Amino acid sequence: MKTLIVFFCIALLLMIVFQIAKVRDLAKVLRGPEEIEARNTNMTGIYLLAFGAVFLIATTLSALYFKNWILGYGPHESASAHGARIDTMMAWTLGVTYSVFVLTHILLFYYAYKYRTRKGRKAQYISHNNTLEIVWTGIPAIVMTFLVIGGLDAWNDIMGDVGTDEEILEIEATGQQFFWTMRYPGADGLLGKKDFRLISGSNPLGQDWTDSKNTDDFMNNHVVLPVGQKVRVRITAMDVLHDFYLPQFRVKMDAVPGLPTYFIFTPTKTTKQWRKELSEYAEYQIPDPEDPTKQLWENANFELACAELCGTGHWSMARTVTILEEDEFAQWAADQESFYLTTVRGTKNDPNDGMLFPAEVAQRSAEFLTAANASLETEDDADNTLVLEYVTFETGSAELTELSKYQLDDAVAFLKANTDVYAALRGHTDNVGDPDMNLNLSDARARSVRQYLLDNGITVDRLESEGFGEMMPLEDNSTEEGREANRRTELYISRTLNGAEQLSK
Ligand SMILES: [Cu+2]
Repeated sequence: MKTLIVFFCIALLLMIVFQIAKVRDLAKVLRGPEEIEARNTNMTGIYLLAFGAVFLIATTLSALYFKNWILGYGPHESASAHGARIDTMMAWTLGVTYSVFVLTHILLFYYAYKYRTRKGRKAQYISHNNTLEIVWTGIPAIVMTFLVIGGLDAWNDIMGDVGTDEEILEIEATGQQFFWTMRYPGADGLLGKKDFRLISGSNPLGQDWTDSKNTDDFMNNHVVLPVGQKVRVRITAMDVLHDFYLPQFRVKMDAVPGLPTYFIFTPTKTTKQWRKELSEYAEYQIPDPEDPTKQLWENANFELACAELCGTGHWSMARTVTILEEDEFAQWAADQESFYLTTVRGTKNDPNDGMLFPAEVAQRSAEFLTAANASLETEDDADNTLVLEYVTFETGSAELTELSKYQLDDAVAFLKANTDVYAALRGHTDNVGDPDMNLNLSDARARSVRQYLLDNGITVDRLESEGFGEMMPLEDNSTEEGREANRRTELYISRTLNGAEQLSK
């Protein structure tokens, strides 16, 4: 239907053109060709003049009308320190080119009118004019030189790297089809090492877990930054070209696989401040189409977009950028969980299985001491059993593992601090294997732990030990988790020797 209508319109237009041509031919015959020619050129000149005026006024007015939709003006003023400089340069460039645009168009349409064909007038033939050529080459060259030198100077300032003494926040943005992963440095302020050969399902960025700087790094899908803080973003990609583009901050840099790039900028307004600014513009005082209970400005967010056409899901790479006050950011960062500690630590992918981080030692100590002190407070002796969950043995033997000493040292410290406390060590196994052998093994393990405490200065009269084999399971032995919970050494503590003796008998 649409095609048909378009076809008819074109046919009608052609007919009109044809009819006009016929009318002109008839008029020529009636009036005489010269008079007609003069009238036509006259009208054409006036039409051109009018078109020029309407054209210039319309373009100028529309630019003014749409000012608030243009980057750099009104609600789209820059939100970063260097962005203001880019905006100023853009304004200068626009000022210069717009002046030339207006001037040349006034001349173009005016001359078309002024030099229209008239009776007895002959065109002048100028083959060459050096002065003219010097003027129209020289003036643009001088203006361009100023603009280009200004631009180069700004480029060098904006794209220069940070000095070693500068205090920066460094984060990393990795683009891939079709999302971004932002990596933050964690409490140490340093991003850990990466190696593409380490990339796997459980290690999406290829972080090297033997580098301790990686252990507190955390990830986020969106960008969150503190206001007034210089930020260096390491930018990289995993598959194809992407582009890290923060329009409101005038930040734009390609993300290239295998070629690290970066961008340094300082956000100058928080999301909250920006929303308040937007609330003053009528365009933002309308209901948000996606959440009509709120106005547009209330839900407005700075944006991260991919500015490289990177595939069919390219559009879905948009993320929000939230700028917080410094203390809000510190709180937010403290609430984030380290990727390593939550998903890698203690799994088969953890190369640090044989060691404990100082923070973990401190945390385990605190937990143990809290539990031990709490158990002494209660009246009931039955509450006094603490499972030494980090005390483990070599497979099938009573030899303590290297890492067991941390919790045993906590037990030593506790017994030394509470000299009136007696302790009984009780070994247990799961139900795998021969019950008698299990009984012997649990007994040997309990003695082994007792020996460690003795070796570390706890007197012999305060310590008992006994093995219970598979007799007292904590959980169901039919599952692996249950069996793991049942293989344990317990520390029974009491202020009376009797209690300790009773439970070990
Ligand atoms: Cu992309």
